[in-house]
Formats: sequence, C-alpha cells, structure tokens
Amino acid sequence: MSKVQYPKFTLGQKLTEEQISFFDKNGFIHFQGVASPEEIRAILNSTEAIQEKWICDDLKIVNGVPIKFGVDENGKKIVHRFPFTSQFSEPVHNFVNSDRVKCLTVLLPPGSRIAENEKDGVVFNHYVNTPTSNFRQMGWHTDSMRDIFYGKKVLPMLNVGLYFDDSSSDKGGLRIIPGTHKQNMFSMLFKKAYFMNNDEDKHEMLVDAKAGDMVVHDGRIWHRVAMSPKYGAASRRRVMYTPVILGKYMPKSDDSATPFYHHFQKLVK
Ligand SMILES: O=C(O)CCC(=O)C(=O)O
Ligand SMILES: [Fe+2]
Repeated sequence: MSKVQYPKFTLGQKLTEEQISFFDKNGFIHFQGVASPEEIRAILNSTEAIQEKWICDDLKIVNGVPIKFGVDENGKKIVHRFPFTSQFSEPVHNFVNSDRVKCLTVLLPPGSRIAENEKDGVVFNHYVNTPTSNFRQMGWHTDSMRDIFYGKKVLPMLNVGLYFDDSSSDKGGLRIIPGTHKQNMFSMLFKKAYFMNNDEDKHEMLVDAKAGDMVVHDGRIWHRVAMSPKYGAASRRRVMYTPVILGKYMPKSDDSATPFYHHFQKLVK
C-alpha cells in the first residue's frame, strides 16, 4: 500500500472544496512548496542556534516538557526534539502565525487556535540513524491519545507538519493509515500498542515529501515514522509540527509539571 500515491495539492489563499473533502475523508492532506528555501534555511539556522544555547545552558526541560538529546553521526551532541520552538525562534513564530497555517482552521469546527504555548507547543524533530541513535523512528500512535491522559474529551485537532529535508522511504518516512481519524474510541486506544510497535501495516501510506512541503494530519489518525535504511547524513529527517486545537485554553509555563505521556516518549528511539 505504501507504494500507492495520493494526490498532492497547492495551497492558495483559501482551501478549495476538493481539498477540504480530501482531508475529511482521509484525515490528512499534503501541500507542496509551502515554505520557500530561504524560509526553510532561516528556520534551520534558528534551531541550530537554539540547540547550541540549550546545550551550553544545560537546559533539560521547557515548560515541563523534556528536551530530547542525542548524538549525531559525527559524535556531536544535538537536540532531537525541541518543544515550544516558536517561543525561541522568530522565523518559526512568523511561519506558524502566517496565513498558510491560519487558513487550515477551516478543517476544524469554529474556534480552533494555533497552540504555541499549550501541549508541547510547536515541536521540531531531528531524526538521524546511527548505531547508537536515540531518535531514528517513532512507533505507531495517535496524537490525540495525549488528551486521554489529561482526562479530556478527545476533540479534533490538526498537527501541521513542515518539512526541512526531502523525506521519502530512504529516510524511513512518515506512514499513516488513511481514514483512521474516523475510528471509534476502542480502536483509538487499542488498535496498536502505543509506540512499541513499528511494524508495517498493509493499509499504511508513505508520505513522500520534499523540503518546504506541508503535510497536515488529524490528531486521531494512526501514524508512525519508519527507520531509515541509511545511516548518518543520508538518514537525516527534520520536520516541525504545529498543533491546531480546540477546547479549554491550557497554557504552559516554567512551573508546569511533566505530562505523564512523556514517559512514553522514552520508548521512542
Ligand atoms: O516526524 C514525524 O513526521 C511525525 C512525528 C510525530 O508523529 C509526533 O511527534 O507525534
Ligand atoms: Fe504523532
């Protein structure tokens, strides 16, 4: 199934009827060439600066959310998972508040918002496969499971992915099971073992993206990130997620506690 291609779209000022119905049916949508190479470079430069600062300051946690550290292919200490990135990076803050993200709110019921200071904020992920990598894949999960840990009702949400590297099967890549955003609660809880299972599913679809593409998924959809068959620089995959959410406003701050679901994050390697 992962060989089958799906349609890719161009983002205009407003989503078209066709784009909205594709998302409603499948639970994801892929827009090509949303960010310019200059914007991608500016964001990457800013995350590299944040990484240096966090390492130098020995910062471990942001607003209660642990920073995931590791080592790259040259043995250099790096940040694999940056929480609340837009609070530290002006180009990220500008992108997530641009019309390209705002126009996606039509995919949710009225009243949704871009969650820069709730949940884990805007998360920037940097995967690299090395023999000792701490972040080269991510097992099956839904993003909405986190709401259950908070004892909250599961509301629709978007996770808006922006790609900084080309990401096809040579990077492992994002695999999603189209349509699973419409599953019942039992399926959302138990269809697969959260984060433990990284097996191919016969219904999974590979998201084949280029740097600058934006791929939006419904938080209730099942997805995973496969391990790259390559090592080192050839396996590098950087992608940033902006949550668009509904429900009670729950901002995080310095004294926020670490959410329980982060114990699951330790399973991700
Ligand atoms: O890296 C990706 O494309 C997906 C990451 C993801 O699913 C997550 O952080 O919840
Ligand atoms: Fe996810």
